[in-house]
Amino acid sequence: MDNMILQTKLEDGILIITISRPKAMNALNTQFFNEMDELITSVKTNKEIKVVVITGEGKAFVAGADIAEMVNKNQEEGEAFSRLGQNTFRSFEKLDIPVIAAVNGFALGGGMELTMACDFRIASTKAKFGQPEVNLGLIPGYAGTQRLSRLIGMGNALYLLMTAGMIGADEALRIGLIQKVTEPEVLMEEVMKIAKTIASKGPQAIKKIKDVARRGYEMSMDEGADLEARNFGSLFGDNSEGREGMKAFLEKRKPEWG
Ligand code: CO8
Repeated sequence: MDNMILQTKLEDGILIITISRPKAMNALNTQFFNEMDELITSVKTNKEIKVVVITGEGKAFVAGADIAEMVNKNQEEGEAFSRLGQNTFRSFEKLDIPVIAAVNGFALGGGMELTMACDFRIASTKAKFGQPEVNLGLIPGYAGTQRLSRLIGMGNALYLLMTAGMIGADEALRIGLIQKVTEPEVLMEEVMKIAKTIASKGPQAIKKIKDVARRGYEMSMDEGADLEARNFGSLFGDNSEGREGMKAFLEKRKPEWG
């Protein structure tokens, strides 16, 4: 539909979500969150989707929360708007399949926070990252204050959050915010290559990697290692993916994941 902000395309098991509100630099408004909630629900039940890629149309990935929509909110509404966004980003982050941000341009404020809710980030040389909230007398509201330090360490996070400085893709790569930089013309091609590589692996193993790494991050080393051992073991059951993968290796053939 033309008036939808989220455009989707399913290609070889990869769902490409394009945020398409280019006149407002893809700023995140209530319509975006409503569409995103519906999309997340449908992704959860669609067995065909193995990997999700999210990108933006035009000059921006997302230039932040919609300032025009936020400006008239009172204290309660501000908090509610923050919680609404936090919940959506959290359920996006909790999808059991991999989610990759393909950052084509400005990823500012809520836009940078959205990239942080993805599993990893690939950016074009045109990408610019920043948390400019303090310029507006605000702070991030989609849990960016929490995710950023987990991703790049406290010093790097506080530096970006307090200075509101914009950084390019090379600097974002240097501090570990993103995992790869590409030329703008080949961003989607490169991201699709990565997505297809992941989609070719054992789907149960990929889901377990995400679950064990992410949940274990919030646990002690011992609890996390225990979680890993239990999940490792589960891949050895009768007719399990691990059994097929190891057998295929020894028989010098490609595994059939079923
Ligand atoms: N919200 C609403 N509209 C926006 C936003 C935004 N975040 N960003 C850009 N736009 C609009 C502009 O107003 C402009 O509209 P119009 O054509 O009607 O004047 C249009 O997009 C094009 O923008 P520019 O003319 O400014 O384009 P430039 O190429 O000159 O500049 C920038 C691009 C650098 C991206 C610039 O637009 C900019 O600085 N945007 C704002 C960035 C920003 O401050 N983002 C943070 C917003 S706050 C936030 O995200 C908090 C998240 C947590 C919220 C929690 C819920 C409460």
